[in-house]
Amino acid sequence: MTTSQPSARSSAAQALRAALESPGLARAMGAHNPLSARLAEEVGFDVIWSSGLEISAAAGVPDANILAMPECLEAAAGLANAVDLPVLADCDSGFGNVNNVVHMVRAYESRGLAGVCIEDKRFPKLNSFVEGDQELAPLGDFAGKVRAATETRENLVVVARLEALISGKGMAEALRRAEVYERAGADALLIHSKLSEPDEVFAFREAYTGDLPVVVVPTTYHHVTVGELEERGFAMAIYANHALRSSLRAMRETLGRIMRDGTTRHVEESLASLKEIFDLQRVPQMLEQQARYEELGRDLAEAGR
Ligand code: SPV
Ligand code: MG
Repeated sequence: MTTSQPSARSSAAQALRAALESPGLARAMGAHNPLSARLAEEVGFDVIWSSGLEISAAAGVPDANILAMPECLEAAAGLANAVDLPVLADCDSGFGNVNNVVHMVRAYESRGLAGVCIEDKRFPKLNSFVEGDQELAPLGDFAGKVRAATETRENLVVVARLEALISGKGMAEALRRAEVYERAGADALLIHSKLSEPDEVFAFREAYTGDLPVVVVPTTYHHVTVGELEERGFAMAIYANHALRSSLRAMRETLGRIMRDGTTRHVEESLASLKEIFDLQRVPQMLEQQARYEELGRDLAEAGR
């Protein structure tokens, strides 16, 4: 297990803080592997969201704390290692109680993550869009986790995610909790909603009078624009799963076509070239590095004759 240098860690957290506090809307893209994180970096996203849904889906298991913390950490650290962008890690409800949160914060910080996001549901959590138990954690329990996280971290950004609207507890509960999480030391709030219109996140943003940046995840209210979110004063939008969903559709179509046609001739044009893959793998940089060190080695050997 590699750990990053303290200076790299603090600059990742600073970059995330700057993205959250800058006047415009920061845009985060969900990822579960370094290749998709590099694509997001290439097209200009500001932040990478290490998505619990994507990581668990890629492992073929439900997003329900089936994967353990080290598996989620390994995936998140792989993203942080692959890009220069800050990575905000989805840490579900903190993988247990306050003791798990303390351990989690130390582990994520030491692996170069810029921030962690914890949500106020019970452990084990269930993905917010799955019908089932979306019960909130008792307020005191979650406030204790936020305080445990902020007292443990050195540079890590701590985002407190509100699930009151998801669980049907309503706006008053979301606002009450927002105030408590702010007092507990959170650096930002994430307000989640599963409605097809952005009305309730707009209403939350308007009614919340605290000082923290507010983050949204426009998955179901997908027609909302950057301009609208910016105008309402949101700090960051997380496009949490769009890379995974688009690649799944593309893979399904390609595989089906190959099976039906008995040839790959008809799909070839729609595929990424091998060169695109090699570039994302940084093959040219590897070959350059190899040539440089081999030449240096020869020069050193020559000088020693
Ligand atoms: C994730 O990407 O894992 C999230 C966002 O937490 S959501 O799937 O909307 O809960
Ligand atoms: Mg998640």
